[in-house]
Amino acid sequence: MAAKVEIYTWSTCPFCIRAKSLLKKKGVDFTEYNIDGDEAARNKMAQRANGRRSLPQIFIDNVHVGGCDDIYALDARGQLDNLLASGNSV
Ligand SMILES: N[C@@H](CCC(=O)N[C@@H](CS)C(=O)NCC(=O)O)C(=O)O
Repeated sequence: MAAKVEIYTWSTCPFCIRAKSLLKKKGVDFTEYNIDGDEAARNKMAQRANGRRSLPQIFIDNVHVGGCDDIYALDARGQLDNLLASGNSV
């Protein structure tokens, strides 16, 4: 079963565009929360993301996996495909 993938973004954020490009390349469905200018939503995101406030923040099966650099690092270590396929924890 495919994992549930969620990503918080700003429209013009290059890290967000880069992170989404990797998810698209992997062919996974993801839910995008575009939170341009919405500080309340950003606060909620930070609560889920262990206090991290930079964009993007990415969750796989409700587990925080980090930002753009983090998912590229997971991919480089060969761990991202498995996470996206099954939602196993990191
Ligand atoms: N290393 C982070 C960098 C993310 C980042 O710097 N995002 C910018 C927007 S493109 C940001 O959130 N800036 C505002 C802030 O850091 O509070 C990642 O890979 O996700």
